[in-house]
Amino acid sequence: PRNSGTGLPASGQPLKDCPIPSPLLVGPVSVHLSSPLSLEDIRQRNPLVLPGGRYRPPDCEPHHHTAIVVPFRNRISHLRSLLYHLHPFLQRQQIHYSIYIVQQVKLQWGNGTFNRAKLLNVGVREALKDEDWSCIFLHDVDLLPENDHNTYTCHKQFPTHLSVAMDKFRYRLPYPQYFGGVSAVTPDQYMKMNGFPNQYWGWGGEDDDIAASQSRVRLSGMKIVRPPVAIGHYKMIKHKGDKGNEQNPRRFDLLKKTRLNWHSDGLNSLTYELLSKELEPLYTNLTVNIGEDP
Ligand code: BGN
Repeated sequence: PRNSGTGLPASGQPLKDCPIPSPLLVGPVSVHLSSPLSLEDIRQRNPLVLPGGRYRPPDCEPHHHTAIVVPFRNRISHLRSLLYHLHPFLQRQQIHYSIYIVQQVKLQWGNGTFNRAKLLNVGVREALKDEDWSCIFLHDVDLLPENDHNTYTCHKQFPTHLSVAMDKFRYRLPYPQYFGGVSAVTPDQYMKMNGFPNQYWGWGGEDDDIAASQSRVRLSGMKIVRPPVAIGHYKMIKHKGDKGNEQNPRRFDLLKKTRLNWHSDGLNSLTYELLSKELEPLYTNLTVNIGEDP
């Protein structure tokens, strides 16, 4: 237990800074995708995780404060695998973190097309209401990191792309500007690029709007940094295409207009209705109405 806000443990003695690198790291881990445990079993294996999926190293003062934001809909078995792997992985890195699941609700009258980037915007805004996070991770639910030297922390100046070697793409980048899967920004970097686009309904293109050649990252004067390919290994949980997340035929046109749109579409135009925020044992569950594909 600690006295919240003072940074002091209950004993009153200030904690020593966590060592860098964390002595708990193990490097490559084998990730098995066979039937994940129940949420209750995962909770029992992670006794130090607090409601809302929050964690602080118990015996040292962490250098990093990271919110993990996961856009979500109808993928409960993926979520269990992610929580099963990610909680111990992050604890070995000795960071202060919290996991946010942002769940899109389907409105009765709508077609319920998924919007990953808008859900990310909602997650960032809601997470920053809880804490002054130094880093925000944008994390797909179906990607499991395979090496804990890939630290869930931010670069001071530039957005980071972490999932540089996914098994699906034979452990290399599918193309040089790829920014999908797992990436990270500081709140400053996020503000600088006016957040993410809200207009990409359905699969594809939203990550390119953030990071390709004529993208938010470049137009706002930044670039992308990455960990070495040997470390940025991820396993993707195999799945079929989602209903309600068909390829977006408008993505090519939208991508041509990033230069025109990025100032007016993004964080500064974000609207949504937060339907509930629940502190579940292993994650914070944000349920949101983000509207419908017009
Ligand atoms: C790209 C998609 C990305 C996706 C990657 C990897 C587009 C835009 C049209 C050029 N981009 O082709 O969104 O992350 O594939 O699957 O479709």
